[in-house]
Amino acid sequence: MYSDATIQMVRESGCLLIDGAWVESKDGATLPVINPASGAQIGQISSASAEDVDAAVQGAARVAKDEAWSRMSSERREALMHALADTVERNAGRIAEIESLDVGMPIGVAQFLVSLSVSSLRYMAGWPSKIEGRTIPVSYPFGGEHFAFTTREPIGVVGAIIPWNVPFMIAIWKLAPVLATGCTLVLKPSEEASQSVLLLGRLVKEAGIPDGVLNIVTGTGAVAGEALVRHPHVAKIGFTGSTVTGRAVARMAGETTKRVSLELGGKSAQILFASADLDTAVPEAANSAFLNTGQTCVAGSRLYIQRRIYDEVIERLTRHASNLRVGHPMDPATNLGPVISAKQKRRIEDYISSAREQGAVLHAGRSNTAEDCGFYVAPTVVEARQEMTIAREEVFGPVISAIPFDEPEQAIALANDNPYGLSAYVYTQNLSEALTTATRLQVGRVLVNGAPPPYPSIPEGGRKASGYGRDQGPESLEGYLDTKVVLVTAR
Ligand code: TXE
Repeated sequence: MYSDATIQMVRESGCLLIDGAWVESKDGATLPVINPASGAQIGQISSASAEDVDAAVQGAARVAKDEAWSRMSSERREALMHALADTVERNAGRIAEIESLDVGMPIGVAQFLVSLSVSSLRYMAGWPSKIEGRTIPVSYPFGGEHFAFTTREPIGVVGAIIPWNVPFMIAIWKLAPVLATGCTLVLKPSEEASQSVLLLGRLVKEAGIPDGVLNIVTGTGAVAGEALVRHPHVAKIGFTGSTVTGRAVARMAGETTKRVSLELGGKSAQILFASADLDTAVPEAANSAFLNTGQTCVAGSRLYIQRRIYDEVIERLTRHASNLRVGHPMDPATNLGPVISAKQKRRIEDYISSAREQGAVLHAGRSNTAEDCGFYVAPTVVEARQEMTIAREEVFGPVISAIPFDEPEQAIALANDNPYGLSAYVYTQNLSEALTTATRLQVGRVLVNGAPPPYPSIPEGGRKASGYGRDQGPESLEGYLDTKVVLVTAR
């Protein structure tokens, strides 16, 4: 199924990337690499200590201070970023295979997300020549001639901590603005899925990006993650992960006055109005909930259905879910692969059991795979009530909670009645219904009549318990730049 080269790469990948060198953790600690499709250990990664993280930050700080990097001409910087995009593009097949092996991501999804990562790099490569300050007219009441302007400067060393669900693409979302602004990066991937990020480290070297610009410290959150967040020479932490950990990260970062951006969990609402085109809306709603086996932060896991079409939608959705193929991630016909770990599988199954105990009606798709050693979960449609745990908490698995509503006002109130505020989806053919609903939803983005993939110039991020700050788009650059004012008094 997997090529020998991929298997070999995972076997040999147990090193950290520190200041351009691949090194083992100083105390020799390692963590296992598990294939979610079989449950078998297929390799190991280094588990970085606080000392390793310090070495990585020192390397990143050295390059951040080097004007050859921080003040590199925009032309050269853009060329380097395109060189990296070319290298990623040339290695797209290998990256997708690694991602599929390490995360259990269906190969088609992995290939598509790698191509989106190339687009993100190319989009960001257009920015270095366009980062500008502004001139500020100054006229004090006491007179005199003044001239003020601002410049934008890189903030220095950035620490990024990322999760296991889409490691390569999220790593690129953190790296691309670092490269565009002249910062440097210490990246800590999830202990559950580090392989594609380690491959990215090789590609960054191959593309000719200077040593020390990207450093990779694999390891646990409690040791490597905390050491990065607490390090005094790190200027910002870009975190993607759970709300509980994100809040802890923000508290720790406060001790050294770091900037923080948090892209956290979600419990995104989908509102399906009776006027929607059900032939397109139902598959889109299902895709939003089940993509990457439900392990996306923007998964539309709460589906509010206008009552007069409720029964028909449940029937269509259940049929759709039953036709999805759960199977080996390398099989091109697979729609849903395994979830990341045995722990995650148990967590999802516990949510489903508790919903059943609370009286929810369940419609489960067939889990038509023979691979019962892997961490497979069938797509599940739950007829739930708003107050049920399954309809309130992030499940992070292929589960959609369906709830009926009568009037648009009620749908908006139900959608907003949740601690999270990441994404929302509205399906209607009535323009004013779409716009009034979109305006009143308390989220970072609203998608109307479809759930297309991320786009490089569209910012990603949320509100409330889903965090703050943005990845992608020009908004993301703000987090990597300091504003300096120069005020000249004419003499
Ligand atoms: O997340 P964590 P986990 C949600 C999802 C999932 C749950 C748990 O519901 O089921 O979170 O996943 C690092 N200091 N999401 O446990 O703990 C950790 O090593 C510094 C949704 O994987 O948030 C990893 O690199 N770092 C989310 C990263 O944080 C720490 C995607 C994320 O791990 C740390 C992932 C600490 N004290 C999970 N503790 C989304 N919505 O995209 C852990 N880490």
